[in-house]
Amino acid sequence: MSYSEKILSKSVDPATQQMLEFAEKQGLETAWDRYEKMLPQCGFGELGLCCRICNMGPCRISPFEDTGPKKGVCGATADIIVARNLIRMIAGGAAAHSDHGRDLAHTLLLTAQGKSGGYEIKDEVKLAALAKEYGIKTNGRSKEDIALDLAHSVYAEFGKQEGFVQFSRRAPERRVALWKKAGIDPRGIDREIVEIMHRTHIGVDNDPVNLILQGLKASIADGWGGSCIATEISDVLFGTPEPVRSQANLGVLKKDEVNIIAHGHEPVLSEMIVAAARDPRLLDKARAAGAEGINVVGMCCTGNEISMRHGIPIAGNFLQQELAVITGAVEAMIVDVQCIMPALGDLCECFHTKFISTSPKAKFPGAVHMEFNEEKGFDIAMEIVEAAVDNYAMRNPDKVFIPEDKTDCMVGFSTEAIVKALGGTLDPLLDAIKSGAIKGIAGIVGCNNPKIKHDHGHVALVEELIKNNVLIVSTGCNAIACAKAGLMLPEAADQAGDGLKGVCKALGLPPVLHMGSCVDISRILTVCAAVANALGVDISDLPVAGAAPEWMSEKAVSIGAYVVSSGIFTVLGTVPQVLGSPFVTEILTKIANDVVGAAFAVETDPVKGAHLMIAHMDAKRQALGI
Ligand code: NFS
Repeated sequence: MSYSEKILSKSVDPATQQMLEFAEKQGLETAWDRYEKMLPQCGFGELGLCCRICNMGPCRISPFEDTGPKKGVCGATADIIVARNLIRMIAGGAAAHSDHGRDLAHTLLLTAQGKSGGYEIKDEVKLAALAKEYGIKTNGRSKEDIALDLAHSVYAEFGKQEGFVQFSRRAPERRVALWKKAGIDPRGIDREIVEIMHRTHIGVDNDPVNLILQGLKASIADGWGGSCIATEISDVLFGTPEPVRSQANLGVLKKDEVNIIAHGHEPVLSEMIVAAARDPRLLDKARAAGAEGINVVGMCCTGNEISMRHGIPIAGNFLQQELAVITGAVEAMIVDVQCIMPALGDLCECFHTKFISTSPKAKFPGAVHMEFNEEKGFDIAMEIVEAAVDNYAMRNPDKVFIPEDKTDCMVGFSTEAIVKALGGTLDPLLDAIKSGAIKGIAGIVGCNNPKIKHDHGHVALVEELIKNNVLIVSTGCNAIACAKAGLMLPEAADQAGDGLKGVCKALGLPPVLHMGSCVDISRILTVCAAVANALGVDISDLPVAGAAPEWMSEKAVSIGAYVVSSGIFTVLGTVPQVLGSPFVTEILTKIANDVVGAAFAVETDPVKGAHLMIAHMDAKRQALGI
């Protein structure tokens, strides 16, 4: 099928192209249309030069040399304003990830106390391993007793006033020493986030370097703290992922079944939705309503969580959430927190789709609120799924239009699963890196953004890297883009360079490993730390690099900051709002190298971005003498 130039410029994903054309014919608006209406975007904002922190403002700094104001009313310069805006984004992102981690800690606590509804401790091996990290005794104790101590310990990380976050000690000793020297070894997670808000208040910290160091500190508390807690405790409660087959793209929606989309982030909700949808009573009810079954599919990071643990299909990534509703085949869009467009409310009103919010933290216009809590998790999930089943009768078959595209994928590569696939140790991976069969490892992550052709940034970057023998570990909306593009199948090794192809074929692995949701970037950190420790070097010495080709969220800013703080060179595919301060730009792209041994680069062309990463890996290999 051929599409207009306009549609082809918006996405490389065939299902998305098809739905965009359909939406246009129906006169339905999507994020792409709203983005176009927003153009031209505010030039001051794009450069990070607008300050609305106090009510003497808003102030804006002229980016031109000889005209316009150079200082805000308080005297803040471009450097100060840009640095403050940037680290407030880090605070927002770190808060989102870490609050997700806190909810998991809360669920573990209730489960250990026997007060949660439907949750259990599924991975006792991981429970014991984490207990050991925290110095919690395990001998002769019940899993509930151990879990209770662990829950108290991880809970305490958020409000800790002094001392380090325990999981940060997985980093190589040299890395920790470097953090200490730079003054960025984080204390409690909440404390570092609050300190950003304090320091960026009018008239507090007005040194761009000092501000950015605090941003890095809070981001480390996110990556090695809050996000890591989210990942590890999810594994304890729901099981550590193992390789499993799944499918991705809008074609996973089914014409003859009750379609339920679980969208958002926290597995605490989606795990119970998955369980409720298997309940015989609800299945009977669905059949009685004329449906052939109940089809739960995921969207965004919730999609990643439930596909990694259950093989549940993923309907799409961030920019596809509206398109899923436009298929007319969705009985319920169930959401919790993060990356949920408020536009869904108006859109769902054009269809029979019930937009169901569940978190007390996240309400939306046009949504029905069915509040979820962990004490009654399963019972509430049953009510929500039942509401979806009841809504099947309201579906208008004339409005249903589901694209056929769906791609098989292999997901579920937790750190433990990777080690297992390698035969129990990291040695085969280390050998392949040393021999050059694998040039390096790239962590490719992050969102979609209508500023860049949907999925093109992700797929073109990843394809170029695997061609050059770079093994990919992927999370978030990048993972979904790669799954849709067929890059998460062992057969995709045929697209890789000879070295990587050989390794993948020998081990039966895809060249792009799905490591989970965005909080699961903590898994990537853990792997990097393990490889660095095995080689007796720091993470910054490794031939590894990161990229966020289509990033948009504050969470992505926090991720970028902690990945660079961990010593990993990172390429951004959309331009961050910092260019209004050449000094801050220089800190991020150059000076950071002297402080944390890594820096950012910005490259909007994904193939060029890939080559920046490859050049970096080559340099690191040379320095290591391999
Ligand atoms: Ni990550 Fe997950 Fe996607 Fe971006 Fe949003 S879903 S936590 S922020 S948009 S990758």
